[in-house]
Amino acid sequence: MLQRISLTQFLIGEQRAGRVSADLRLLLEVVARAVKAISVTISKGALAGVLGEAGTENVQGEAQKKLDVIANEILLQANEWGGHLAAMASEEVENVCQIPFDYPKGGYLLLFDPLDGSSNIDVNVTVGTIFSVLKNPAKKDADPVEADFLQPGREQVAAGYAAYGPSTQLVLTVGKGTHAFTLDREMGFFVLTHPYMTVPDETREYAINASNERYWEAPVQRYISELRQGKEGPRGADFNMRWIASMVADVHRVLTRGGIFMYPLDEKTRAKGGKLRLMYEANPMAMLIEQAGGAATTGRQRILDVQPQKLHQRVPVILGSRAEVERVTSYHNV
Ligand code: P6P
Repeated sequence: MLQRISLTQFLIGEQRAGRVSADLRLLLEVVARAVKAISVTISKGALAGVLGEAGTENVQGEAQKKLDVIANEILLQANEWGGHLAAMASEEVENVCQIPFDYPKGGYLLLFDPLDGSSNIDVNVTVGTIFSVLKNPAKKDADPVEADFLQPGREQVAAGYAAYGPSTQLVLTVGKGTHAFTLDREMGFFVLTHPYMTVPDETREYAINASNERYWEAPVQRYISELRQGKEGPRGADFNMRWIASMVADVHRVLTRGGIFMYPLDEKTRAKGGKLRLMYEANPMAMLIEQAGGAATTGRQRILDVQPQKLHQRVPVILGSRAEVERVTSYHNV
């Protein structure tokens, strides 16, 4: 029987190899415990009265689901007291979330989308938590400000997501490969089940919200048209389409069996810079995909090289199988 290791054993190994500090290991263990609590809450669904609207809006002006608020509270409360963080940032909170004054501060910044794809909650479709870890550039005991978070994605020291699906999986990189851990609910901990995930260079599967076609820029319209023409078209092959409308679920499929995931710039989202958020959606996903051998661009530049201007800024996202991402990116440069 394959001797599987726990997340804790994996992180201790990464610490011994000098890839993570004791504080970063603690941080990731605390995040793992928080996503376990979120998983338990989600799995109760209607039985726990956690479905439906919260009756509030988030900083994005989007109606919050009850579980958006619950997941956000779980992550904030789990991480604020441990002494490993200097501050946090959440999709659900406009400003920087400071560590309460009676708790010690540490050297890391944690950013997260506590429950991505929450519009799928009420129809029982996979949703997830996405997180990103940066080093705190500010002086140790000073309260970090928004500018301290505005680091390019290549500065991330860790990134990951939890996918709350048929099983709950935690997908993580600390800079040496992308690895998936499956929650063993009976034992109560995550087990390494998919070490060194790799995204195949080639794919025959694409993910995009095709209802936006008339709003896309010409390079994307060209690229998708070629895929749709199949064997008779310039690609000489048939392609399949998937769109779950839950980034974690769509990206997890790409990580697991290849594909290209696209939320490109379109006329509907141009004024806002795109649909998906850079700091706690695009950047962590881009790091995970690149660590698995894939590529991630805005269509015009590598996502991990984007210099953030605002905490909640949005970017176009094209990520997955390298050959396809490079092709559609090249169409933007003709
Ligand atoms: P659309 C979910 O709201 C989300 O932020 C991502 O998880 C997902 O990929 C995208 O929006 C879906 O957007 O326009 O298809 O509803």
